[in-house]
Amino acid sequence: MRKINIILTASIVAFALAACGGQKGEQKEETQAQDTTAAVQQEKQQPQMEELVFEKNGITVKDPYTIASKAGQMSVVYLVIMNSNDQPDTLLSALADTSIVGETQLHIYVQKDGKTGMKQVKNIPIPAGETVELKPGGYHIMLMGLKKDINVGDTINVVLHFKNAGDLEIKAVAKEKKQQ
Ligand SMILES: [Cu+2]
Repeated sequence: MRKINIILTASIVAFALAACGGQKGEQKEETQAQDTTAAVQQEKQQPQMEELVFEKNGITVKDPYTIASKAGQMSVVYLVIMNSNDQPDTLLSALADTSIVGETQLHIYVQKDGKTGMKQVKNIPIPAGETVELKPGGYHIMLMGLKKDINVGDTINVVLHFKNAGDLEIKAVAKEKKQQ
């Protein structure tokens, strides 16, 4: 009996598909309309993406981002720093918008007894002509004691204080926290 049921169901589906055939043209038009909307949205987002490069005195900061978090918790800023000078530089400190962040610290992730922890560092060296990536598992900017929620898409101003290049203000865009 089961087999017959399956065959019957299959032919009903086939019939239904055939019946829908006449509407295919309409569906195609709808899809195209959606594609156009997506393209327009992408164009609108494009300038925003280009703004995520910050430069001062031979120091370039690219793609800064933070992670959406709740008030009272911590978050982090990751970014890429390029030093095109023939002299080494040093990131001495960072200061995130104090209306959102309680304290901003420079940190590094460390492995201890098989566990990942982190500790504060005094500074982050940026060797001459080299790129230093602040990323998960490495150096990062720690945002302690959030005063407000950071939601996906929010931007946080952070001033990076370099020994030679001086102060460089960047904007970090909040991304969604990855599911663990
Ligand atoms: Cu940290």
